[in-house]
Amino acid sequence: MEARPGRMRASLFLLICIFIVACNEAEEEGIGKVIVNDLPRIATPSFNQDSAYIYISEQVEIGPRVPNSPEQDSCAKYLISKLRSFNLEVTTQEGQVTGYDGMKLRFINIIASSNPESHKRILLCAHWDTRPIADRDVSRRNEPIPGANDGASGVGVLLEIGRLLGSTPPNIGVDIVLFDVEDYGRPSVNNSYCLGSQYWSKAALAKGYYPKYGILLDMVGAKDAQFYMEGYSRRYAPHVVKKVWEIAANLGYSNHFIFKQIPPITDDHLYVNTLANIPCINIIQHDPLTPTNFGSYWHTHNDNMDIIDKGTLKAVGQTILEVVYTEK
Ligand code: AHN
Ligand code: ZN
Repeated sequence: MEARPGRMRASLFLLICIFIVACNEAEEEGIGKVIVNDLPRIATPSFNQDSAYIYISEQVEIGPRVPNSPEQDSCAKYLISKLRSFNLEVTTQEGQVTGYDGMKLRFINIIASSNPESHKRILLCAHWDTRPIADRDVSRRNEPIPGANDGASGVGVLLEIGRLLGSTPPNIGVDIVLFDVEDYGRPSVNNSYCLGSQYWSKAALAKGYYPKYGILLDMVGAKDAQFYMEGYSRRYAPHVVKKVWEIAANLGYSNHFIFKQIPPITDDHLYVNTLANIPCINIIQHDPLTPTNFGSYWHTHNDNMDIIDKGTLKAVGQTILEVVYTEK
């Protein structure tokens, strides 16, 4: 049978009408509708660099925060009571791990949550312990270091962020995790660093904890510190690197956040990425002019309050706050 063009056109018209009616009905039922998140934008609070500086000096005052020492206990108490005073929900994860030298090391990971009931969450982390030896120094190499930059700086920035999260809750949930026993490692022994975060990451995976992404702060307090786009951060969380560096640039901190790449660095974020499956970046100082790339004071007794700079703390703290408060 031969199709007649008039009838073909009529059928096509009918089909189109049916399709349009069906689409409208689907839309009324909510099918194919875009759900818009119209939560009000909460203004980003101002990061107080003086406050962060005090939180760093209070940790350094306690003395080196070496695993199994009395200072480990007093600093844990200090951090827990500070975070509780900010009205955050604080828990700890405690236990024992074995160091590269066979030592049993007590660890206390400290977790502080804002909006604990929110499903959409972001992880902010840093290590709070300090290295038991000054193996990069020329003298007193077997004595512990003050760890003002390597330990206290990331924690000081996160304490100030915690204070602001408590007084001005953002739209999303935020978990601040302070890892213990990061720096009790030996350079030649694989996976000997980051023992607290390795433990935490396995437990996070087992619990089904899955924030959108994580940001690790390590050595974020030195004068003129520069942060480059680190290898594992780029491998596992390129979208987070881009977001953070762009926000820093928009805030005028491109003198600290450099749009250049550096190779991977083994640090807590590696285990958060590979053991907990949480995309996590590392904001870590990179100094191409020193042999270690971590600054001349790294793992020496010169890692004290003299090298801490409030301008660097402000750049890092305000950038992280902007990331948190623009998330919804
Ligand atoms: C390495 O030295 C390979 N990673 C640095 C981890 C670290 C030590 N961060 C602070 N102290
Ligand atoms: Zn270190």
